[in-house]
Amino acid sequence: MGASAALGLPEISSAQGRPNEQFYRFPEGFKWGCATASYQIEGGANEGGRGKSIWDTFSHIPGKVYHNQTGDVADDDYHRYKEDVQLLKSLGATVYRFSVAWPRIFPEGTGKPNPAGIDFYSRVVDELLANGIEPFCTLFHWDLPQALQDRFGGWESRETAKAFGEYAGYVASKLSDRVHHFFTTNEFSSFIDIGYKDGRFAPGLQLPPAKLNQARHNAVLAHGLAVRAIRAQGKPGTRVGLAENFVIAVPVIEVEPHLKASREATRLMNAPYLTVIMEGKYPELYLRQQGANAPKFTAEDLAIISSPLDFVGANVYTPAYVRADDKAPGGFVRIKNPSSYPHMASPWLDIGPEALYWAPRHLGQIWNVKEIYITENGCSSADVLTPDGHVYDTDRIMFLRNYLTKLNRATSEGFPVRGYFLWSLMDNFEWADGYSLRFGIYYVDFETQKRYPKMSAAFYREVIRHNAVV
Ligand code: PNW
Repeated sequence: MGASAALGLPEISSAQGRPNEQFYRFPEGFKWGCATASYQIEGGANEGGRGKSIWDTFSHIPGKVYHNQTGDVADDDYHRYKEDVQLLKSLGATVYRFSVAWPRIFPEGTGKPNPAGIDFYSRVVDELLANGIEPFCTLFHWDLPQALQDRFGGWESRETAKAFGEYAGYVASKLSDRVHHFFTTNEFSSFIDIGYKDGRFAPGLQLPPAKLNQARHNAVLAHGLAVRAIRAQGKPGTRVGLAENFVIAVPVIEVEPHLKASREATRLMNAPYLTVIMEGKYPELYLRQQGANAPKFTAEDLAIISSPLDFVGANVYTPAYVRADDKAPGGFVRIKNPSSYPHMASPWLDIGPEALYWAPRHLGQIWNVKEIYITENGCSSADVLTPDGHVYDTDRIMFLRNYLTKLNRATSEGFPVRGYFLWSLMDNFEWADGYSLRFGIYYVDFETQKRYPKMSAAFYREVIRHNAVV
């Protein structure tokens, strides 16, 4: 008889205390990397023939960004990209998601391409490949050419959607010999709803509902036009998808009727973006709810918008808890305990690891998506650099380990997640929050541009090395 039994305790099975990596392994060949975005890291705002973007304009308007900070210099990645590729390499990353600044390629939004622009990204791609890292390219991460805002009102016009298609096709024609995965747009709700409804992001507008819905429509149309242009102008075999922070309905209790409600909620809460893209039509209830403010569109628009995708990328940060309710429209209600719900340094960044399980499950179960990437996941922490150059970001490690454990549940259940891009490689220009909120696993001293690996970088390196949660 063992000691435990003698004490009346259960025998310790051989599984107890076994290291995580024996349980929480990811599928063979799972891709691990980091994500960044052009305006947030590049700097070099006036170099290489780059035109102005709406974020240059916006960040230079006093009062729009924390302490009036701008992306003029940011991480100076425009000059330090080789060093930044080494940061990825030292993590053991096999993939990297970066974005192309449209105004570097077409300084006026349309017309004549600027050769120095594409040349910069071509060099970045070569540097990644030389270091064994596969490039994943986002075509629009919010830095709209200012010229398109001036000429057409930006996303208020279909002209911008058409221009995006042309730009996307052009980039694919130049990079698809080496880049095999393209994301059209990043996060419709961020650049449309925050930029054209709340006004907290560039261009800082507050459109009334009908105009807002039309801008949303133009944005998904732009995505569809880009999908087609990339297929037409990219090398055969070029794969295309998008990176979307769709609202992830998490059933507050994981039993019926809440499960069904969470699927309905996911479809409805994403009606103007992911749902119309995946289903080729706006949900009836959405159109009824919008009434006279509903977007105007043609059947041809819907066909373009729902052009088939090779994969879907999910940016996963927060859960949207829902409960079933027969009497509510759509059969669900979104709920939250407002004051005590825990969040990270960004006030909006509610901690909800299960979002990283439900994102792939909904994509798989609602829309039968066959290839999924987590295109962003990560968090802001109030990081402190110690005098000897360390950052002990235990809260970020807690966040990542818990989210990754839920992602592992998704892959274990067979949802087809193929890779994970941590947001972000290094601290950067966090939009309206400027440099006040740090999302990196490398700490950046913005005075010296020196990069320091945080404790979370060491954690992520071990995750990658073991292909498992550790
Ligand atoms: C994403 N929200 O934005 C973006 O893709 C990144 O550029 C950004 O740096 C990162 O997440 C961290 O913020 C979001 O309010 C902006 O729920 C706002 C929200 C979510 C994501």
